Amino acid sequence: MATMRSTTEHWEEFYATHLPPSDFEDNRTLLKEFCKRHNKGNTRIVLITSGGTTVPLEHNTVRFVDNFSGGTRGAASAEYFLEHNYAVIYMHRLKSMEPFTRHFSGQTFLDMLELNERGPNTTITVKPDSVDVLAPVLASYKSAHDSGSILYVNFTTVSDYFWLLRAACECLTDCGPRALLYLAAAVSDFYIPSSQIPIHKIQSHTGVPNIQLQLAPKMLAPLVSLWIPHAFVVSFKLETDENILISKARAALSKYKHTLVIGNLLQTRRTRVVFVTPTSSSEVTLTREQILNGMEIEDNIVSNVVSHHTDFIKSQHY
Ligand code: 9Z3
Repeated sequence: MATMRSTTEHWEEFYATHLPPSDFEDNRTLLKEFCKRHNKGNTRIVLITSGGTTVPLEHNTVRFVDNFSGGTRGAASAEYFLEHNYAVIYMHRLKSMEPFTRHFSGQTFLDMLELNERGPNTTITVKPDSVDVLAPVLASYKSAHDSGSILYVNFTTVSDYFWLLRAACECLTDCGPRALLYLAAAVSDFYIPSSQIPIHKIQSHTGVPNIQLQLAPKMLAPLVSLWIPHAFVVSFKLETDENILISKARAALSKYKHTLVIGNLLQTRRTRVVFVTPTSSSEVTLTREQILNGMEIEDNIVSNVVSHHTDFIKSQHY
């Protein structure tokens, strides 16, 4: 299916042949301002990528290939990083899960409200039994927003994602080892180069379309070696076959020379992940009881990542 050629040397070609998204300069300005504001003292900044990327089949996109991922991992992790006093860049797929609002998906938010209809004096109140649920989330939300501790930037296509990722790294590079990259987005391994996509909707009367995906460039390579060489980089490795998870995580570490890979299986990702470093592997799991108590695995993942990051900063003698 895909043209087999070395992917690492094609990242430059990608940027030379794909236009940035239309809101790119606006996002770059926001990223620069955010990094400048937080790049002081001991403040740590985390870039969280979250949600799946799309591969459009047409420029005027009616259809696209998608990568699964609702963005739960990234959105939950953002809240825990804020609790650890990190400044958070939340780079997510548009319309995927976001921190804070994720607690009230579907009808649940409206169900918490009471409508008191009194003509022009109509009021809306929170139902008494919902206050306990809403208050802590609202307090965390207000605190993060009022202190300017979180920045949201979004992508849809894999190409948007690549452009934003490089821009975010360039803005973060001055933060040295206090920058943490937490790459939880489900990024497509395949794409169709822009020059090979038709402008208009593919028509059925022309017969079965011949769609050829190509290997996407692996941006972790230039990211680690060139764009942000002093940061603490954590990538996630998603597999569906337990037998290859650790070996694939190790292969990524030795190929890209970053610090930590968190491996997870699609089927069990909510209750088990494996932290893989060049010299060790250890599981982070949730027990049945912890799940029943409403605990989230991201709480443990983030605590562990933060302590790895602390060790990393110390080892860099900054
Ligand atoms: C992950 O493995 C994330 O943990 C999940 C989270 C996508 C499984 P959800 O959004 O799921 O909570 O539903 N992300 C990384 C996936 C990925 O594309 N990794 C690349 C790879 O495996 C390397 S960066 O090659």
